[in-house]
Amino acid sequence: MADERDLNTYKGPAGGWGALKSVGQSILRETGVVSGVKTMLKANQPDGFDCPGCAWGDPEHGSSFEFCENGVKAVTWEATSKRATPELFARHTLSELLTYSDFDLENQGRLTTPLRYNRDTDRFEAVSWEEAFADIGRQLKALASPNEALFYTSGRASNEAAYLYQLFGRVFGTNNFPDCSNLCHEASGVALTKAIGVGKGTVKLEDFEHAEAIFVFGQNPGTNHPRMLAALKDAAKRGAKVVSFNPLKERGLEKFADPQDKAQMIARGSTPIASHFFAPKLGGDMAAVRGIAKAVFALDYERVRGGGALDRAFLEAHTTGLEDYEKTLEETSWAELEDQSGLTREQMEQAAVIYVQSDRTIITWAMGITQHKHSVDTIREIANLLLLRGNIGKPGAGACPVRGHSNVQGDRTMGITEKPNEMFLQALERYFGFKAPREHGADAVQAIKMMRSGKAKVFVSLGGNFARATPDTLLVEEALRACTLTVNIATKLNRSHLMVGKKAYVLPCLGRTEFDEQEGGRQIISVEDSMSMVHSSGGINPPASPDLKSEPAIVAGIAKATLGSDLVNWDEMIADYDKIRDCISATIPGFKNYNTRVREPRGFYLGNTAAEHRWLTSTGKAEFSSAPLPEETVYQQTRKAKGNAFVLQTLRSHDQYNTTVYSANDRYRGVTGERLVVFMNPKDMERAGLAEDERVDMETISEDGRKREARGFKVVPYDIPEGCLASYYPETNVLVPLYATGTASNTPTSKSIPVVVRKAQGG
Ligand SMILES: Nc1nc2c(c(=O)[nH]1)N[C@H]1C(S)=C(S)[C@@H](COP(=O)(O)OP(=O)(O)OC[C@H]3O[C@@H](n4cnc5c(=O)[nH]c(N)nc54)[C@H](O)[C@@H]3O)O[C@H]1N2
Ligand SMILES: Nc1nc2c(c(=O)[nH]1)N[C@H]1C(S)=C(S)[C@@H](COP(=O)(O)OP(=O)(O)OC[C@H]3O[C@@H](n4cnc5c(=O)[nH]c(N)nc54)[C@H](O)[C@@H]3O)O[C@H]1N2
Ligand SMILES: [Mo]
Repeated sequence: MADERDLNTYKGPAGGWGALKSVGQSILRETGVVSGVKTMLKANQPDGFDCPGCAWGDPEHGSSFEFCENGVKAVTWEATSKRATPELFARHTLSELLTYSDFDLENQGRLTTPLRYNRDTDRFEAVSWEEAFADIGRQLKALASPNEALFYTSGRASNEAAYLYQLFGRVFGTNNFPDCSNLCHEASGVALTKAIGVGKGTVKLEDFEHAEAIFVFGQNPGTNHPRMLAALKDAAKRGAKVVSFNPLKERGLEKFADPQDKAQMIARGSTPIASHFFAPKLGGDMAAVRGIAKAVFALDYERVRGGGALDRAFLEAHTTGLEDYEKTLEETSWAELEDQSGLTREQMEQAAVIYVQSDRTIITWAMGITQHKHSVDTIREIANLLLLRGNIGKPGAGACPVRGHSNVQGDRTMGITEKPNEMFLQALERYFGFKAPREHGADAVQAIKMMRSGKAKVFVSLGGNFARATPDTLLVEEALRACTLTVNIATKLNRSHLMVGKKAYVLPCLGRTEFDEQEGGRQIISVEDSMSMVHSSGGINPPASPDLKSEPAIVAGIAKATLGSDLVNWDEMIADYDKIRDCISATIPGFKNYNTRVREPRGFYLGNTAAEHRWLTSTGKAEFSSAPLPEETVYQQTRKAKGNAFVLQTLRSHDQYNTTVYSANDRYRGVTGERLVVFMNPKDMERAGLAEDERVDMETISEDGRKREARGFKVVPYDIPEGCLASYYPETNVLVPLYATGTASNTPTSKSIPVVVRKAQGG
């Protein structure tokens, strides 16, 4: 049996020459050198476009060429020279297109013209914008209730598009705004709002320059937020401790060669990033953090007078619930914490010492924390730990949920939520003069249930790939097909577009990299990053086709056809997006003088009340949570189950952007040319009698009697805790049950699926 440390065959650092080689390949494959390089030079520049990759912040100072390997993939994927023209759809029926892989669908290139599905010919056919808008408007108006329509948003939509979209939906009469955030960081918003009164991260990018310790929970920044590695590298170089909590030892947290550091690149050097790697079992983080907190108290008791481990002044002035929390910690045994977290007491104590020795600590997290049943409680536990040492609202410290899509945070700020707050609705009502609906709408999982039961009949999607991003793929496909109307606003063809309702439209839109010419001249849009910085974005390439419309223009077109222009002058807003921003200024706090401030080179900071020690909670203080640990995590359940039962997490490879697959490689994990793989501990393989590269089938241990199966996955021996598996999303979404969602977040538990593994049938 190989030494577990040597299991990963990729030995290079994250970034480095491997990244540059991959960048060259993406540019060549999609765009050609000249236009590709020209496009990349404008990414994340004050006069360019916001990278459509991740939501990591841009540095405020310096004008460094801020892009990364995976940003290049996202940009060239959009700026591709390939086109999916009406001829493609004339040549191929929908039934034929359904046999294409996800990669092949998107690889047809950019959509060029509005399309309508013709059931008689089983083909998508070109249709005029006027006809499409008129028909969609007619069908929306014909619904028995506005709540029969669902308006999904993926987090790439700009603030301007998102604002118009929610305004349209609310004037129409519904709060049915499911969005990708429901599948992503929902738990972060819910937990932080309860704990500190604001559902967003409290740090700015500069804070990373002052932190003495950075704890990274359940996140793979080398792949998903590569620009974050620059901040981590600088911190590690300064001597700050970077500590990873992750069942996998992700390469980006081990060592990083910054492609923008010439000396390092020439010397083929790299910077070690994390000083410590702790590998909890899947879903074990709440116990791990509770264990660290318990150890922090112990350290405090040891040094009773002065310089204790707790920030007593902060706790006294700003928090409530500390006593209960302390009692909960006392009552929780180390045995329980060890069993559930998968870490030893010594490891939790070691992390506590690092935490106590640091006067300024940032905790970051992503999907490894948010996609479990008890994610909200886990994030509250993270907030507890931060509060113990006053690590919120001081420079170099704070909570940092690292968001996914480049504008997912901005979309929420603009009102894309199924649970709008009263103040916001009143502001809309005052400004536009209508009665906004109060009844909460459907989130992503509820939307699926509504389509299945016939309660929802129209599905409109502003970007994204709903059919592949959501759980229980087969059920969702059925649900979409049961609609009377499906409308997808998109840049490229994907599987969701093929799940047609009785009537179906695919409406092609401009991407971030393209300029947007309207009556009032060339327009800019704006976005908000994970650090609450709002800034402008303007494309530089000509549109992929003359027949494209911008997202705001498409939303306005549908809105006008549905509602007319009495309340809102949709045309005027599209002629000049400053008009949309004027409405935002008037109705959303923090956006005064939006049009002026958005034009400042790096935009503006929205502010964060918790970072100012203003606590908008019910008690007016930051609140500790003493929630009990989960009775059992899925890992603990599967450990007891008979047969080869495991807990499976579904994650991203290095060469994909969510449901968009760029290639079948996963460089840092040593996988080439294959996506149907399952990473497994060699001891588990031995026990299950499985050899390297052997094919297996996985079946969910379902609670509802439904069979959920994914077949033909190749076993890859990997340094992963025993009892835990990892495999790529979206192929594994067939295994995620619709009923398995997080408490109070309703996010599918994509990081803890109980499965049984067996040798593949017939091979
Ligand atoms: N290139 C690229 N960039 C992206 C994306 C992309 O697909 N490609 N997606 C964007 C989006 S929408 C998002 S939300 C982010 C996603 O960014 P990530 O959250 O980094 O994405 P995942 O690949 O899901 O990785 C989850 C990580 O959490 C770890 N993990 C899983 N379960 C647990 C657990 O129980 N405990 C702990 N401690 N760790 C665990 C996994 O091992 C893995 O390292 O990235 C964004 N940026
Ligand atoms: N099992 C499992 N499931 C998951 C996850 C997981 O970790 N495991 N992660 C979840 C997470 S974190 C998220 S955020 C969701 C993602 O869910 P979505 O946001 O719905 O999915 P994406 O794959 O990002 O959407 C890709 C599509 O968006 C369209 N698109 C790209 N750019 C643009 C644009 O500029 N405008 C418009 N209108 N369309 C555009 C293209 O047609 C492309 O095919 O998936 C979730 N699902
Ligand atoms: Mo996400």
